[in-house]
Amino acid sequence: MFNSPILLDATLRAGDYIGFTFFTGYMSMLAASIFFIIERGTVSDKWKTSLLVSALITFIAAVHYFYMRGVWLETATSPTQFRYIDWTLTVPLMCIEYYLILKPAGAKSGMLVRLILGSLVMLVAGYIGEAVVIEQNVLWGIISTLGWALIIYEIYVGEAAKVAAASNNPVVQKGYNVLRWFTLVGWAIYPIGYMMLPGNLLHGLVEGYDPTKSSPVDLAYNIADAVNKIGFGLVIYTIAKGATAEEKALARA
Ligand SMILES: *C/C=C(C)/C=C/C=C(C)/C=C/C1=C(C)CCCC1(C)C
Repeated sequence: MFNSPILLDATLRAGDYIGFTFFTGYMSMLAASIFFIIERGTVSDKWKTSLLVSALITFIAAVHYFYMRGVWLETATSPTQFRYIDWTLTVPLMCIEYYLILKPAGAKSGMLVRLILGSLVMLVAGYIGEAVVIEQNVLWGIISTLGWALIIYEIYVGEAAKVAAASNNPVVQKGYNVLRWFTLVGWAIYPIGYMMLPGNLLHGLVEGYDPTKSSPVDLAYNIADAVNKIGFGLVIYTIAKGATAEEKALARA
């Protein structure tokens, strides 16, 4: 499965399950974008930006998956550069989603800055460890994890958590809780994939695969992206729909 017999003729082989997930990733991200854009018309004005950002996240990912599946088919190697370009755009957009959700409850721009700073540390360090100095991937993985920890701190203990707790909107509070589960549990799939790199903690699980070729790390990342980008967007959608229904009920009362 990890060393699928890929011949470099740009066709998808029956046993290339990682290749399959590049295709399903591409198509499902594109479908999710269309869904969010069309559904945007059914929520009240103040939620439209949130749904647009959800659509942008899955659309940016869809375009990158389009390229990544091409790189995968033609070279049978991991398209690491495209992946990190994608994340560098989509993770800050997810930070913006947090900000948009909490802004009516009084979130300040400092919260957004801290979330984006944490993301940058996380992604730049991850890229260095995965693509520049792979021998040092453990050290850079630890630095990257500190960036992620900053984000977790902000949304569980820091100001974002306090603003959410003080919000008097139960729809927002419930949705916010689900969002941070994505950031804690869903995002954990990425470092688990990263730890399969040579010399790292979980490498033993995938011993024998050629790290310059087909890589189970990509399987982990492809699954994680679908869960976190589409799932996260669906939570935003649920919050927007719930809040819109509530506003309508209030207006009628
Ligand atoms: C849509 C893309 C998302 C939500 C990407 C998230 C990426 C991460 C949470 C990556 C985290 C990493 C670590 C915490 C340590 C090892 C290196 C990374 C970059 C894989």
